[in-house]
Amino acid sequence: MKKTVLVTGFAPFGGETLNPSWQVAKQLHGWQPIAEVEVVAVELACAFLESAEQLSQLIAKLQPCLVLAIGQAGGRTQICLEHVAINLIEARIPDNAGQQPSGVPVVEGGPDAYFCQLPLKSMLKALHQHAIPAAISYTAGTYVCNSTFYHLCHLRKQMHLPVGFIHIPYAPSQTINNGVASLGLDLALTAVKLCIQVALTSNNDDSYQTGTLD
Ligand code: PCA
Repeated sequence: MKKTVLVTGFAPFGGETLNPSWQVAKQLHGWQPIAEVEVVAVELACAFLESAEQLSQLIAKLQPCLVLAIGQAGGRTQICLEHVAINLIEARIPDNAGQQPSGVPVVEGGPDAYFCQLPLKSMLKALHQHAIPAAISYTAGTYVCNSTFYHLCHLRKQMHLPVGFIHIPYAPSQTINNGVASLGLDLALTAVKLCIQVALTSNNDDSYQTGTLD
């Protein structure tokens, strides 16, 4: 029986008309990263409660073998493989449902943080070998993406499900006149494809130099 990889992107938010995460994710729908495995791509609401509800329903229905969520990180200059999800929401702007929680946990009583258990260093190495600007990131922020990632990690604990989160920069069309960094959607798509293939096929994480000094 075919296995499913669930890939999610988000709806546009904060006045944008597109979200590069969904522009990338939707192109993966139906793609077979390896034999007997097929991607199902779904757009999540950019809203704290709705996205969490969507995710748990999707996971219960699809029983995926891997979940990879993608989000937009405006202003970042490279693909960011998120290492940490924290149990804190600090919303600088309201979500698409008008909610703006502040100083509250993602999951009441949950651990302060979860670490990603995907082979992030192997994924990063693959991206660099393909000349794609990328890094491991040690903060996914405090908004809907971090919250989604935290929910996913919390489900992972209950269901032994491999999960990950990738932040991607703005698409070029979002930055034509403001000088902010962007990354072409084709390159972002290639990056996500490589990450899925590595996550599905590598058992151990590579040793590869990463980390930040600031
Ligand atoms: N980026 C936001 C939420 C949705 C998205 O694509 C974030 O980084 O939290």
